Amino acid sequence: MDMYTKALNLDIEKIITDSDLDGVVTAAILKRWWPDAEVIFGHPGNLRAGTMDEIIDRKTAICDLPRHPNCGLSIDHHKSNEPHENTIENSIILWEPTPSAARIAYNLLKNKIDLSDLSETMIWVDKLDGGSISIDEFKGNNPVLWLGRVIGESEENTTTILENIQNRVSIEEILELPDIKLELRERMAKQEYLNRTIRENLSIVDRLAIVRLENLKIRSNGYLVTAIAGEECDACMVIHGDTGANFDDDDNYPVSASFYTNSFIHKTGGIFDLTKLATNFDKNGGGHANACGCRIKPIDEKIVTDREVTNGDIDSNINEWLDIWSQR
Ligand SMILES: [Mn+2]
Repeated sequence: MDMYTKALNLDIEKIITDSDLDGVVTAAILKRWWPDAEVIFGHPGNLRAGTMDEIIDRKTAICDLPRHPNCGLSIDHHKSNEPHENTIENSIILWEPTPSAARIAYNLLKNKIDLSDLSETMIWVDKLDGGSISIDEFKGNNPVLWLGRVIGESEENTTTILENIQNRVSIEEILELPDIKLELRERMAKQEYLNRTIRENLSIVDRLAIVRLENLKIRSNGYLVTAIAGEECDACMVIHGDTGANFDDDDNYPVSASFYTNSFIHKTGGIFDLTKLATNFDKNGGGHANACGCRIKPIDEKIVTDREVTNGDIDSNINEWLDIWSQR
């Protein structure tokens, strides 16, 4: 039996997925095959930290997130998650270097069920998750782009979006649903505030754009930062989260760093493997060479230590990362 057939024969009861556009579309596709599966949103950090261990078993699919040894099915495309073998003790691993994890789910099911309504959406999910979107497309108003911005704002709306994609409702129609439309209006209004806040907290050092958003209750992906920083940077580093927070906090999360290549100028990949930064202090850091992240670790004398993270640690981490970056 090939890997796809084995995967399709699984009895999946739970789908743990990332709460971004890619994770949501992946889970929506899987729900067309396993309609009774419960969807739970996870974060790479809390999976790696073990906070979801209790709920993961062989009837659990984990999508667009780090693989767990106890899951039944892992669907992912992150470089740091590339397996050395594709079956580990009754666990099926569908890992492919596709632009999105949704593309793997799409390929798994396209000959089994009708996914034709998603072909245009898939192109945009690939563009956005894989970094091949152009600056003009990013500044434009494609509905999938805006859906991606609305996703993750609230868990309730994210669930509504997922269920509607599962039920073959078009992206344009989803954006017209009353709750989603309201959220979209707010998100559109917030875009200007995000632009301004990024501009105010941005510095460029040695062609690396650094944005300090810690304790500001906002986060940004790399596209917005590199669209603002322009051709002055080859990559960006975004600091976000709250100093003093843990993953079990509902409203806060630990202070973290995300790294992205400026894909608007480096269209086929960046000039530096950014996971070197994301894994330098945090052994649980990772992702793609052109998009990855980690937690800020407490460091003394360049060595990770065991104490609360302070604001000073953010500066020390950044300085060390700049040093590594300078050796490119
Ligand atoms: Mn992804």
